[in-house]
Amino acid sequence: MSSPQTFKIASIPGDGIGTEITEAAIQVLDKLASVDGSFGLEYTHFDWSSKAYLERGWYMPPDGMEQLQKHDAIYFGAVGWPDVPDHISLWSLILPIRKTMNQYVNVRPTRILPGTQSPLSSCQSNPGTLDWIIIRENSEGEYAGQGGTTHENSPHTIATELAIFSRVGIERIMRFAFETARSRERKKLTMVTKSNAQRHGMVLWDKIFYEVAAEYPDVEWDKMLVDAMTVRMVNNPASMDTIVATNLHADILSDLAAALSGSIGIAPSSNLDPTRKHPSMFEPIHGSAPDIAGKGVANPVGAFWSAAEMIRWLGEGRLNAGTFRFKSSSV
Ligand code: GGG
Repeated sequence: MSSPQTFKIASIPGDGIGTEITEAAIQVLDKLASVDGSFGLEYTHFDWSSKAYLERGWYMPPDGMEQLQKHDAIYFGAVGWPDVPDHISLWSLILPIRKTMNQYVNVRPTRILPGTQSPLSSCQSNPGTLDWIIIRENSEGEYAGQGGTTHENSPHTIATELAIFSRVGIERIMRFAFETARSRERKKLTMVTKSNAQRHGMVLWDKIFYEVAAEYPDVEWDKMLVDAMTVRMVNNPASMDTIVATNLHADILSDLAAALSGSIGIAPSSNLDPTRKHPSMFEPIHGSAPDIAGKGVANPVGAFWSAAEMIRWLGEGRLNAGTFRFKSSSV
């Protein structure tokens, strides 16, 4: 047996229930490591939060990214607090980390876990067959950070939010999605856009999708507009398996998916750098939930599932560094 490897984890609990669920997940991870015996975990805890920002004026120090780069993975709780505008907190932590660490894939699996009550159970469709992996493009679109505001504080204020789509960015997410679909039993991919109304970036998505699809003749695929997709997710959940969509569309669809599976509290996500040159980041998809923070009632399952995905990613890297693999979810 190979000697145990210790992985360095950067833990960023963040705000609200982020601190509670991270603490619970680290207890589970430590127990797992001690029972398993084939790996160890060593944490650095970073107090990069809205509370700290309000006290000292910054979330992350100037060398924050270099500090993160010294780790094998980043384990994130949640960000956002009522006293700080949401766009400040989001753009101070998660979004710059995703960008700097080349985490261009966000994997969001959804299943109805045993013991959870799905709102779909009252629908005609069989809820037991809801088993999706949403592949969210994680670096472009409306989250690219391009745009601006002019004529501020006047009735003529104009704000633009540019959606950026590049051939490189689209091609790599399509390949990842097709590889994921191919690794799953059903070998089925649904691609989501809004290319009837958004006639530049989304049409480029369509075009590159067809090109990449030709390389995967064993994967069955179909294509949806995002509005129709929300209806299909509710009415015919069993008809889909792997789903690929833009940063914004997949952010929204994955919240819907989580709600359909029973609760947003159980949904995990993996922000991956498939080249493995930078640490990937694992976080539940939910936010900091200030309304229930500190009450001890937060659901830690999304954090546990994200931790499981982190261990799997690190384990796959140890076995096969640099390869392009993402199998169906381990939980
Ligand atoms: N646990 C992650 C978290 O705090 N999410 C808040 C959020 O709004 N995230 C937006 C995003 O994932 O792009």
